[in-house]
Amino acid sequence: MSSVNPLQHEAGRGLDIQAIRRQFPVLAQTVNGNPLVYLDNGASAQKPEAVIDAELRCYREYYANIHRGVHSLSQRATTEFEAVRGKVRTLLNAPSEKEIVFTRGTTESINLVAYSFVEPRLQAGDEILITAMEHHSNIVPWQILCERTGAKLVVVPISDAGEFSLDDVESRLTPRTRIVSLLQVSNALGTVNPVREVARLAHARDIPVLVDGAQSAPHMPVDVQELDCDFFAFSAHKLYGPSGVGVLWGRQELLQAMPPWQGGGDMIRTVSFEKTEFAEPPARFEAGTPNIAGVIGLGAAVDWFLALDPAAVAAHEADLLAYASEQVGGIPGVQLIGNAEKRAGALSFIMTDAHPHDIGTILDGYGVAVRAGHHCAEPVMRRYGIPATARASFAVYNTRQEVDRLVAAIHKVRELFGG
Ligand code: 7TS
Repeated sequence: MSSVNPLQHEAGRGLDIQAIRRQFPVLAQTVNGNPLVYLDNGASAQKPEAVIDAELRCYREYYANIHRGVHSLSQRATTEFEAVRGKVRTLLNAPSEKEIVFTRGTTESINLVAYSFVEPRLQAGDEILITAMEHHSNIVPWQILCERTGAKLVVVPISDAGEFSLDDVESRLTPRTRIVSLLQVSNALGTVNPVREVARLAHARDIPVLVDGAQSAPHMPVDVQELDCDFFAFSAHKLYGPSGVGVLWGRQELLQAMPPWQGGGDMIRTVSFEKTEFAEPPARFEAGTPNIAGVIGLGAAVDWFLALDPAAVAAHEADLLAYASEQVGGIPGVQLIGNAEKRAGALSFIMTDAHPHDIGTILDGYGVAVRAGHHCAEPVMRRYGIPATARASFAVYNTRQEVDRLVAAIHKVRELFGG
């Protein structure tokens, strides 16, 4: 982290949000005649110049395939690509960069753990523990495994506020539990979960823990050693980086004991028709040519994010979320969904007379981009007996003025629907 950062005001005065905004070309546009208010960051965040430039530079100056060329371009591309592991190691405070596996995103990272770590250990009657607020990517891979092996998916329930209790976790940990897999921050409710405490309960029974960090890594400092989890997954595109790239961090001794899950080039030591020897992690899990420029873009995103200071980002977004909860929650006919004591990132709401899709469409008419739907968390919607919500989700470049624009646009929805 640089000690002098032009994007930060004097120490203690927070971030210079206007300076940050100027780094995002996409934000400086009008949508339907209004300045864009981008509040769909939970789905994907916009990209700063630093990330766009890093990808462009790769293609313009030194692009080549990695790990296999003796020529200079390939060596440069390999060096730049491999340097990203160190940056991600710093982001997560992981013990070693050998524990950083590049994937296509959170979804692929979870599938990798499911097929390479859990499935070989899974027998009929074994259990996989998740929570009732998971994204589909932390439900469906486990269901497929259960279908194949006769194992059982066990779900920790959530309260009306959108929280689970540690007692409910503990009472569902059994001698048959093979993994606990949970998100750190809910994309649908914004709930911040006590993953460290869950890990403590699980580890007391020698049960490994996977943390879905898709919505935590972009919004708060993450320290996998402090969380004491065994695997941590996140996506670059939600952290101001490119889409199609993500990370699985895993404890070295676990990765080392895991078989490959895909075979191909780059993940082997030697190949003959009689026998193939696999490479050590992380290469063992990175078969084929990866998204080279994308990983390099992730590296630029991590550098950019760390230079802001994740704690400062968290503080700014906490202010926005508190302000938005108060302002949006105060509009007659609006009901907030999810009221956990600790929340980050997202504000879900419904309105008495307007369907979330209508809300989303009308807000777009005023240049305000929110997500409407089940947010790939259908069981969460079912828990509240609703088909969908409208969701405003925040990034470091959002402002209170943009929240005011959101609120004004919601009032227009009320007028139209006679609320
Ligand atoms: N886990 C959580 C908690 C998420 O929010 C998402 C994406 C994923 C996993 C999957 O990430 P991917 O990069 O592999 O697709 N969430 C959302 C969302 O809330 N709206 O669009 C995507």
